[in-house]
Amino acid sequence: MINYIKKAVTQGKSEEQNLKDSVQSIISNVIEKGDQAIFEYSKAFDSVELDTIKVSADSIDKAKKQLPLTLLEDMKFSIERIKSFAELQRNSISEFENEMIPGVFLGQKVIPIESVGAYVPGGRYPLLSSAQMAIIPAKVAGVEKVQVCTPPMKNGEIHPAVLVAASLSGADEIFSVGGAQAIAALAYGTESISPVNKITGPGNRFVTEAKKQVHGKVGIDLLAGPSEVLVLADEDANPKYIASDLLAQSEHDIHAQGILVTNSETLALAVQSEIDQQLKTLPTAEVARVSWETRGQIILTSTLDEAIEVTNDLASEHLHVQIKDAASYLNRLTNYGSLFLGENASVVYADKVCGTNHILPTNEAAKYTGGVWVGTFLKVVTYQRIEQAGIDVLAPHCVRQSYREGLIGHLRSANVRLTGELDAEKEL
Ligand code: HSO
Ligand code: ZN
Repeated sequence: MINYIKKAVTQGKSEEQNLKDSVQSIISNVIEKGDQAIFEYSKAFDSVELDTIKVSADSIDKAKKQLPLTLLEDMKFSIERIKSFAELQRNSISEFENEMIPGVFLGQKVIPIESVGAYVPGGRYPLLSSAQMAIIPAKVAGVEKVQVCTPPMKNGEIHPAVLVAASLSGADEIFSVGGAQAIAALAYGTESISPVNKITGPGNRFVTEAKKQVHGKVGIDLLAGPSEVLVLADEDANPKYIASDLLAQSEHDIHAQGILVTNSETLALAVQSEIDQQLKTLPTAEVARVSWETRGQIILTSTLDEAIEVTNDLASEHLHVQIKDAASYLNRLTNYGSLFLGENASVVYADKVCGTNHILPTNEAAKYTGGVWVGTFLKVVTYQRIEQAGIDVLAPHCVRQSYREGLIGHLRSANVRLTGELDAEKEL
């Protein structure tokens, strides 16, 4: 039996149609007017007047000089970590060719996508790690051209930390444009931005809706919503750690969601009061409190087995297991964007520095996909080579099947290679 010690307040979705319509009109405008539309939207939405959107090498050098040396060191550290993990993942995907039956050779090839658009959100915080997470796996995959779009700040410039992170991560070109107009430009191209094959990166509601609408014209990684964390804990867990973990994701956005699932009422109550304590001194409490109060949940189950069942059903973006012998639950947990085993494995390490990717599925999408990885930027394709011995085996099956399907053009293409004649014997 499950019991809600704290339940999320459900939110209406009345604005959805408006959002769809305005994004649609932004996309049409960008298709029609190119850069001019971008300038107009930057003025209207970001209050900045631009006459060029492409960021120059000089601006990147200037931004580098503005950053504290320690931050540059931190960036280099995390870039190295993210790159190493992406390289390991790349090496785990192999090509092969195998003779399946005599004369029939089937193979698998792994080919990088040619061009990628990486969106890096602006907004409340300069998430320099999001630039690293979108760009590095694409470059490790071998993508030739990665174009980055990110919104300018009020002064018309991109935040220096985001700019430098994008550049150090391997961005080939960087553009000062955000929102749905950036996604439209990446999908359809403008005078300054070349159209790409796939778009990656998180963003606000406008960006996510735009990605939905351009999907098909281009590929997209996934539709990332506000951050989520689910902590699965037992009576031995540390309430101070758990409260800090829930609030860390809550501070991202008022729509972010922190959930505690536990079979211990004592722990549930301790976490609840620890959250109240920590909110008193958290500088970002204005956002974190609204997120926790409206979206936060504490779910109490009768048993640990039940807690695991609820956890799998909620399919959270980040799943943090803080129960005894956490690592032994690896195979019982099946739905999550990324899994954090044991109390030491804080989600925030992976948000920035440990090397796994933080662009992950939200809104239960973890039931059908993992997050962004090197494979997001690779096409795993097949090929075949067939010798005469293979034709002798395959063709009769193909001829008969084509005949039954009424596809006589197929029948001929199969038969001519077997007998030299287009049409097959009548007694099929
Ligand atoms: N937790 C966020 C990612 C992030 N956190 C970036 C800090 N920087 C969504 O997974
Ligand atoms: Zn985070």
